[in-house]
This record gives sequence, structure tokens and C-alpha cells, in this order.
Amino acid sequence: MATTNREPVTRVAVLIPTYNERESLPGVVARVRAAVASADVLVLDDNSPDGTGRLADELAAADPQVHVLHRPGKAGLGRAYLAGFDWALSAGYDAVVEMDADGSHQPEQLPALLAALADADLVIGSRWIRGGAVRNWPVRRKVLSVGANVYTKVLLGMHVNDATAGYRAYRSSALRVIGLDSVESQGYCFQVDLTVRAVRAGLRVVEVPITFVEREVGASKMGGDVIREALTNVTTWGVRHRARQARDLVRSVRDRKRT
Ligand SMILES: Nc1nc2c(ncn2[C@@H]2O[C@H](COP(=O)(O)OP(=O)(O)O)[C@@H](O)[C@H]2O)c(=O)[nH]1
Ligand SMILES: [Mg+2]
Repeated sequence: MATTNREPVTRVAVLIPTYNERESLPGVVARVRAAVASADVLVLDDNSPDGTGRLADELAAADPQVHVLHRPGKAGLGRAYLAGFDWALSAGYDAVVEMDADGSHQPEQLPALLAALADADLVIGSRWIRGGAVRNWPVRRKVLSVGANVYTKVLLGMHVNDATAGYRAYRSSALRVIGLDSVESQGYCFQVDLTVRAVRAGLRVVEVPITFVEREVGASKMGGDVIREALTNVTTWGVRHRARQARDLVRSVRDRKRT
């Protein structure tokens, strides 16, 4: 079991990945700064063609608590977050938050996530627990998300109800034991991957209810390839996990017969 000492979280970095989020980024950054005045913001922009990176530079020039990491081109959410984690860990933050730039993750709920971090290593803002909700999603999106989460939960044998959720707070100590170097997955799968790693590392993962609000401006970047990646990887991890369990069971029965 990995142990992390849960010291008070004071220095918080909020990572916001962007690809063409010019219309929603300024509002979200302002809301984060208003919701948790002590938190710093790091925008992770993949050279958005719509000029989000330049806009982020302007926000940073006007506010010393806003920073920007410019990346050369669109390389997926997972890569952007890994670069952001590196940045935040080197800069000595106590906790790192993941938040979408499109307003789906309400900055006003960040204090609740950070409060739960007092007794957790990873806090997941969950849509699929009591008190959680999704606003403005068609039934088919809900079915896909609930289905993906039930599949993940059952196959991987985890207690987490919303493993694909992207609104999260990690203690830096947790990120250090998770083994970030070998993470390759992207999209929703990146979130599942890190959840599995946290659970397997014996870290304390807690869910708090959030209300997810579907974007009103801009376009989603998640397509069929993201869903396919998640399905393939979760199935592979699940089959491996169950095979390992079966092997352990056979071994323990054999050992019992011997004694
Ligand atoms: N830096 C970066 N950000 C991305 C990339 N793909 C998506 N994002 C951001 O990740 C967040 C979630 O993406 P979104 O398209 O809203 O996904 P959805 O909410 O699942 O429909 C948004 O802030 C996007 O701008 C990418 O390739 N690079
Ligand atoms: Mg979105």
C-alpha cells in the first residue's frame, strides 16, 4: 500500500487544456480566480488555430496568477495534462486540478473538490453519484457515459462510479506515485487510466457530486476515435485484471491443498 501524508493543501494549480476555446476561456479563468483566489491557473494550449493561445497570453499578462504553456500542435488531452503535471510538480504545488475550458466543469464547485482533498489523494467530481447531475445532454450522451462507467466499474472491479470524469483534484504526492512516465492513453481513457493507477497504488480516491454543464459555445473535440480507444483499452485492462485474479485464485486453492 502506498502511503501519502496528507498535509494541508495550500498551493493549488488549476490546469486548463485548450484547443479552440477562445469564446469560453476568459470566463472560465475569471470564475476560477473568483472561486479560489489563492489558486494559480495554467492554460495548456496546443497552438489553437482560433488564437486561444494569444488570448491566454493576454490573460497571463494581466494577472500574475495565470500562466500559459504553449505546445506546438494538437496532441490530445492526455499529452497536454502530462506536460501540465510536470510543470506543476516542478513548481512545487501541493495539488493539481484538471478542468475543461468550455464551462462544463463549474469553477464554483472547486472549493468542494479541494475540501475533500483534506482526506483523499484524488478527488473526482462525479456526475454519477447521489447529488451529481448533467445539464443539457441528450439521452444518448447520458446512456454512453453511464454505460461506459458501469462497464469500467464491473470489468476493473473498482469502487469509482465516474472513472471517465475530467474534473479532478490530485495531491502532488499522489501524482508522484502514479507512474506518469508510462501513461500513453488519451481522451476519456486518460482519466480511466489514471484512476486505475491511483486505485492500484493504494491511494484514497473519493468522489464528490458535481453538476456538469454541456458547453454552449465552441465544439467538442471528442469523436469516435476517443470512444474506440477507451473501449479497447478498458477491455484489455479488464481482461488482464480478471486473468490475474483467476491465476491468484488457482494458486491459492493449490496452496491450500498442499497444506
Ligand atoms: N491542449 C489540448 N486540449 C484539448 C485537446 N482536445 C480537447 N482539449 C480540451 O479538453 C477539454 C475537453 O474537451 P471537449 O472537446 O470539451 O470534450 P467533451 O467535453 O468530452 O466534449 C476542453 O477544454 C478542450 O479544449 C487537445 O488535443 N489539446
Ligand atoms: Mg466539453
